[in-house]
Amino acid sequence: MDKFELVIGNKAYSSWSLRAWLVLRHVSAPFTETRLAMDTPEFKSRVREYSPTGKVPLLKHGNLTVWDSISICEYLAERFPAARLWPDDAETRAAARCVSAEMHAGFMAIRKSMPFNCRATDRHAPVSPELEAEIARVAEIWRNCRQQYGQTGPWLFGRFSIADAMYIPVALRFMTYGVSLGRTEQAYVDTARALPAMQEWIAAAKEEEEVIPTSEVGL
Ligand SMILES: N[C@@H](CCC(=O)N[C@@H](CS)C(=O)NCC(=O)O)C(=O)O
Repeated sequence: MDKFELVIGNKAYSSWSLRAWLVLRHVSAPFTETRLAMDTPEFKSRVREYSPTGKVPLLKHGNLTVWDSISICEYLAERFPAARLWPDDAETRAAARCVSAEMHAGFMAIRKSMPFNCRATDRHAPVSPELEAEIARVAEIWRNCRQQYGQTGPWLFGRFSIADAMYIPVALRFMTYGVSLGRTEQAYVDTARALPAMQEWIAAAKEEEEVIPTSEVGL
């Protein structure tokens, strides 16, 4: 199989890069990482060499270019069927796709008020009704998935799936901004934090020197 190259942004700040990276790590395919520091003139000029959208992440595989995190996840699910990145059963798979799509397309208040910043802790987000409603919805999704589908393992659908790649960055945001959660949801956050790949990503983020002021909020 051709080699994979994943183009990502700063590990400290790019939650969409993290999603694709987690899935690529999960399938155990060797890959190279090209990191472009966001919010720099270099990012703007170099990202277009790779990505038609000017955004990261982007996956190169031979002559193929796959952009957008969810398409990258789907491509890897097809390429690595043994990794079983979606649940086996069609109805459960539909539920996993629903919550993944909901994350990919929504939660704008969380994204805006709680910028992803996996190096930071003890940050505070201004609480708006929209933010509260979205946090409650994430908690509901996690609770429902864990209770209905999570018997076979610690992840949303038991074993690790693309749905987890979508929600792990939200779990990290909740850690950064100290969101209080119920027992089931907090256990999910703890599972996300303990994932060795996640620890590795956070350690690499802490080595990065760039600071993006718009993501350093809530002090
Ligand atoms: N829908 C896209 C969103 C990608 C995205 O917004 N990426 C951000 C980094 S997390 C980015 O490239 N920002 C740089 C910019 O917009 O200049 C996906 O799922 O991959």
